[in-house]
Amino acid sequence: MMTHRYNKQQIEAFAQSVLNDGHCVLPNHFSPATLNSWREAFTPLLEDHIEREGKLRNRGPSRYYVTLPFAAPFADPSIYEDEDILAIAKLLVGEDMVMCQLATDTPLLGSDYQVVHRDAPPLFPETGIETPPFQIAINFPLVDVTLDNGPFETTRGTHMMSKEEGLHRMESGEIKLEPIPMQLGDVMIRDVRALHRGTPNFTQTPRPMVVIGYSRRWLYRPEVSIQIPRAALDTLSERARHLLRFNPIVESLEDKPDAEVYQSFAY
Ligand SMILES: O=C(O)CCC(=O)C(=O)O
Repeated sequence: MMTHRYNKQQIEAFAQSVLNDGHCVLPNHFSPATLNSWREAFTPLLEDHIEREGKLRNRGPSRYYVTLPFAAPFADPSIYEDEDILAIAKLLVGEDMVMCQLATDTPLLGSDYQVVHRDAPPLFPETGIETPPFQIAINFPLVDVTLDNGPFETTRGTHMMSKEEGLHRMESGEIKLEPIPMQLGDVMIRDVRALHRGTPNFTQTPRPMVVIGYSRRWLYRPEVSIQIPRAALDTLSERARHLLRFNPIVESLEDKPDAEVYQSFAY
């Protein structure tokens, strides 16, 4: 039985931080034991990815975006149907939201500062006007994140201004990039429009960060999707089937694309 850790006021306060600042962090939210099993299962996927398409370097040097298969241990309802996260997400992207992404970002030794970017193009580029949120990312690392191993850096408030204005206010020093160190188990919820960047991992150990995307039901991001094996459908809760309803159903997870579809990432 999945339960809430936070009450209604606390859930609203987390959502309000995302609306105001662009992100919030739920400390110590997921079980480290679960995340350690994710890391073990992820390691060979990362190695395989680097071998097959590492040369593309599409996230910058020694930094990889790897989609996770919708299979154990990653197809875990205790993670993607977490009651607190779904309650916060619904306040941000609506009751009828969809889950559209299950993937990872991993800088290794040799990675660099990325250009400051957003993860989604503006809805109305002609206007420079931003709207309430339409896509959020749930981020949680599979190791502790320190200042040494490539902390995610983000800015406050830039999700509600044009990219140009956000960059201008950063240049003037009014808005600063802030590194977000995280313990294994911490979860960040962020509006993908906030200006941010990946930073270098100076250690020998990879720093995988999971990203689960929830968005408004009308948003289509052709870059991302979750391939749902037909055999898994019967095992899903009604809520999970609803969350995943616009994703492709596949006969086998072996039929995956040769390379990641999400190559161009910075908007
Ligand atoms: O993993 C990170 O620290 C950030 C990566 C990122 O922002 C990206 O590749 O779009």
